Amino acid sequence: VVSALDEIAWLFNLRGADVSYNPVFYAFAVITEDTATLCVDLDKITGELRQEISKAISFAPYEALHEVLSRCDRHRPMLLDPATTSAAIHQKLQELDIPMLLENSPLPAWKAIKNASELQGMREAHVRDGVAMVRFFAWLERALASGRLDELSVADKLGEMRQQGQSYRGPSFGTISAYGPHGALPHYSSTKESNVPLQVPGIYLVDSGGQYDDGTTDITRTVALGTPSAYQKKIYTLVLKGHLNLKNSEFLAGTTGYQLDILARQPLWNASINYAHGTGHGVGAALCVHEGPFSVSLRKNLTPLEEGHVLSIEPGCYLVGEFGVRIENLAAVVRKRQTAFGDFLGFDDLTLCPYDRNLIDLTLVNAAEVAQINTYHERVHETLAPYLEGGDLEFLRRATAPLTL
Ligand SMILES: [Mn+2]
Repeated sequence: VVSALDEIAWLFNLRGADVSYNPVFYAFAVITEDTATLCVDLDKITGELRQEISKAISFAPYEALHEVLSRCDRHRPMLLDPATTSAAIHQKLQELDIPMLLENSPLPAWKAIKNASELQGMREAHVRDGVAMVRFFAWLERALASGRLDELSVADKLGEMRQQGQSYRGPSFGTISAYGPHGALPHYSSTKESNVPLQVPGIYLVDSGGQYDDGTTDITRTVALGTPSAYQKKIYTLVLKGHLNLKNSEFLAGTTGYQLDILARQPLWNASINYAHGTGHGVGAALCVHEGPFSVSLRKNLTPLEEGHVLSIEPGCYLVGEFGVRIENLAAVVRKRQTAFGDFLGFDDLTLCPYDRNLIDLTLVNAAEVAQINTYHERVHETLAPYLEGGDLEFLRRATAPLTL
């Protein structure tokens, strides 16, 4: 019996709109060796779709779960994941005398490995998302002069920019639009009461994402409004170094995010700075923006990273009362090379959006890091330029111009 809505959506390759930010639908699924029954509000399944998939699966009303269970074979144990299954289902199976296996669902691990079309969709969604981000930052630069921007109005504008892209369904989570000291609160959510104007000079952090028919995005950028201080540049550069260090690492197959986490923290730890959140989480393909079963974190998680995983790489630094910096890209785990020592994996960027060149302290980066930034920016420019024009294209050209030491 499957209760987790993202597992059901993935297993049946269906999406819905019953839950904000997550393209899932209320349902239960009962899978046996030769049947698959989806308990769902039948009004939500259009005739055409129902015809197509009812060749392979059966439908039952959402309320009919207990009925479906009562038709199950009493000699075959039913797998339940205690983390996602309600006590009511457990009780019902007990009543029906159906034996149970209480174990982790195998679905999250399967779902986490994206197939070729899921990866393709994620890449395409990220091109449109990158176009929206660049148009947003180009607009922000121009609009700052008006002096009338605030956290909420700017977040709305970013939503508008995404809306102009194809197949956009809405945000993948509540936008974190944080100016100055608000950026030091990693999970800040701007409200009418907390909303503040964006002023020059200052640091602005925006963590946001979109749900598209073909993919899910999650990106954080931190930018300087006006000229940043040397201290702000130093902090940003340390975070960027951690971000690049993990993103460009190669690792032996079988390595976990728990082991790799230190790569993103090391430049910060060397400066006696830490961030009190994970470095990365799994992201669904046109599904939930947070998913497992792996993570990149100081918290013990022994699930290795595998080819086809999609995850975020998002170190940060939060200075209470001052400002916050976080830099987040989504990346796919890819196979880099096979050697006599084993297979080596690495990351390939999905997110396409410039880092803030104005916040990079060139005395703190080495030639390899400059090359990594330039290579990434070249790719961002090459991919997004065909979709931009006028001032937006000019902004992209400036934002991705090569850095030299
Ligand atoms: Mn994230």
